[in-house]
Amino acid sequence: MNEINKFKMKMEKICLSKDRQVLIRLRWKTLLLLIVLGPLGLGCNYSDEQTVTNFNELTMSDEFDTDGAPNSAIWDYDIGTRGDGWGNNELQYYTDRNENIVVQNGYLIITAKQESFKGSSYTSARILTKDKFEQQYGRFEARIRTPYGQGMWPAFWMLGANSDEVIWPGCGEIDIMEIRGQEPTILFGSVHGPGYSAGQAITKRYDLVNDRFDTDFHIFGIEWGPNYVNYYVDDVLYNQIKPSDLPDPDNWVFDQPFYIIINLAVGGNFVGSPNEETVFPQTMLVDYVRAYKFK
Ligand SMILES: [Ca+2]
Repeated sequence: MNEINKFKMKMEKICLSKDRQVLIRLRWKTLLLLIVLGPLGLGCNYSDEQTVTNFNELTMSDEFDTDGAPNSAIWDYDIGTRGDGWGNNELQYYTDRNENIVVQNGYLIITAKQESFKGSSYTSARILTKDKFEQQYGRFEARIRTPYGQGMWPAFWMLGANSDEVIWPGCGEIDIMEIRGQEPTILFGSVHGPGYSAGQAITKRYDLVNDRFDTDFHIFGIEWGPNYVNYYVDDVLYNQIKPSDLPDPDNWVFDQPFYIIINLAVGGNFVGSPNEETVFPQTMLVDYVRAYKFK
């Protein structure tokens, strides 16, 4: 890693640890401070460096350029409610119907509808690459426009490939993007594992300034390697999670292949139920999903 990149990462970390507006005002002061004090090792409280790698070999990409059902070579569906709202008291019934999930005009379109369906009051969709595309480490990214409104819960995330054998959260979970529909400027990136799951997940929020996640597309990504997961939105590195961030560093469960999940939940513990102001249907548009590994 060259010195410019190291410096950029340090700047990002400083910037992201503070309110972004303040940060913009402070940016040049901080820059000067780093230039003056940097050589003395006094310019920054962060002794750790961001690990920046180049995962530049494409291993999987779905550009969603063939209309119809999602590509069955890559994706499977989760159907129904699993009886427990997928462990989160979610309210929707997931289907594989075109009206809930379809590829059209270059996008994957997941539509949450308000309708009475097999005992649920809402329908939506969830697809996953389990047993079809699983990878350990790399860059995983998707370009997404999220839905809007109280009770909408779009997510782009990953589970450990051993999720059938090792019960959650032991299998590990990496949430690349979670957004509450009622807070369309706030992104959450998290990891869950043994001793740090649900309300105790290791998480960080990122506040978008002068923009919203539901009015335009944004790129959500991670770069994941041995002992780190770096979180990106667009070109901003906003967090790094390492074993030392866990209650017990020995409970790092991210050294095995993971698979990708994309879904739009309605209701559930994270967002609460829709209310009378929530407009249906709501759509989540995915322009592409790509994965890379180190060349
Ligand atoms: Ca596309």
